[in-house]
Amino acid sequence: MSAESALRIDGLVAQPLELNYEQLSAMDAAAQVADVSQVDPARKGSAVRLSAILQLAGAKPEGDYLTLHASLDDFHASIPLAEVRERGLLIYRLDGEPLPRKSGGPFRFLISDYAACKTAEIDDCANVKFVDRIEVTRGRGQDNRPHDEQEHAELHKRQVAE
Ligand SMILES: Nc1nc2c(c(=O)[nH]1)N[C@H]1C(S)=C(S)[C@@H](COP(=O)(O)O)O[C@H]1N2
Ligand SMILES: [Mo]
Repeated sequence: MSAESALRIDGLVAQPLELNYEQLSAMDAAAQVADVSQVDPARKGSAVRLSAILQLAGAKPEGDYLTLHASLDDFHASIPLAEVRERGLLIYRLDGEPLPRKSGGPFRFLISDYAACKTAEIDDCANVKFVDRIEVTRGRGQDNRPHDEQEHAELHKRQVAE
């Protein structure tokens, strides 16, 4: 994965941004979560808080959904912003390097205390891997998470095949 990879923050924000590994690393200590395994034992790496990213971009109050885009595999999830503003993390580093693709890098979204897939809006499916764009929207945006158990099983089969 190239070191130039950048994450775009746009939509209902005062200042659309593109953040790369260096810029995320340079965000202040209050924005950083050094070890995400403290939040979720199944995940590794370091993250910045979604709230800090939204603050930097100047998310507008009328934005009420967060739409996460992964163009790599055309996966999208749109979730109510109020529920994830303080729980959302963006993992970007592992062992002092950009998060590798096999861990969902270069940027992976992670919500603390997510529900099992498809049991709620904030579910494991919304822990979007390879995120390259975070869009603040009014109302639900693009979302192609699986709708039923069969679609979900097919998605998992596809991921193993990739
Ligand atoms: N980009 C992308 N993110 C994704 C998915 C996907 O297919 N593509 N699948 C979701 C689902 S259904 C699950 S259960 C988790 C799986 O994460 P893991 O591969 O780290 O276990 O990623 C979620 N994020
Ligand atoms: Mo899943």
